[in-house]
Amino acid sequence: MDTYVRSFVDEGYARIPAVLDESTRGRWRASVDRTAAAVRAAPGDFDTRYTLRTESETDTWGVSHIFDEALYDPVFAELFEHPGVMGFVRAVLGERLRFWTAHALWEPSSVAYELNWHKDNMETDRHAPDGRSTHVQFNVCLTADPCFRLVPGSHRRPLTETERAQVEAKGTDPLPGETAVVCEPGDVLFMNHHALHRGSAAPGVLRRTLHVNLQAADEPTGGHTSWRFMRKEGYLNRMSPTVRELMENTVAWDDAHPLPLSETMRRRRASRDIKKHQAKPSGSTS
Ligand SMILES: O=C(O)CCC(=O)C(=O)O
Repeated sequence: MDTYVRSFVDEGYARIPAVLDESTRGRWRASVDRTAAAVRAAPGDFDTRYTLRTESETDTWGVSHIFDEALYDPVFAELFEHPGVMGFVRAVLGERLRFWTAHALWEPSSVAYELNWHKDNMETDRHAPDGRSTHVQFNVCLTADPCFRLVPGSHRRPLTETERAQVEAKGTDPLPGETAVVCEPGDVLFMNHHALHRGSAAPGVLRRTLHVNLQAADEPTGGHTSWRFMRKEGYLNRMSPTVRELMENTVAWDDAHPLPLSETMRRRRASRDIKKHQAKPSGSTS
């Protein structure tokens, strides 16, 4: 485990092979299959990620917030009990954790997925020379997944001019030093989302991946992710004790640390921008 934690701190990512056994992978994959089918059938009903969205046609590459009751499947809660997954997260962040996000990603059907270079949360300038992370984000790969690429070490230094130009132009050009992380089914890719990164996938090449983010319960930065669904009457009581505790820690943190108005507005803008965005090849007009 230590080698992987070292790589996460130094490089901004660690791919741990074969974390999931076949039966776990099959069960989780079946749940994401159902999620993808439901979202593809009615993308407007969910917080859907698109490569194509016109009045008459859509193509999708995933959905945000799979713990929202509109999409929730109790199988997803198993993630937070899995010793391989949670062992790594705890080795980085400690024992007490809070929930940030959980999304499902899949391949588009007709229009390639080409997400632009970015750091998450629009925190373009955030970096930590010692490699300390405010979170652990991870892709649980239920099929082969060669989609994630990053510039290793870019979470520990300011962006170069070339990198900044790509971020500002929502670019997808190759960057010096970038690595595509090729995952096999059952691997888990742990990443620091302040490393410069992007995703891409060809249409029709199967992808089923859970994309999740956790923080230490008392992490002073980030947070404010007590999504509306978590605060609905009775919701937390319907969750497993582990999920409930993760989300209760999120709600407690947010309530104790209200955001200044300027930051609330910045986050709203970021969220609107993400929702409007279609992650398709630049120059594609469809
Ligand atoms: O496709 C991926 O694995 C990357 C997704 C990503 O970077 C994001 O959702 O911000």
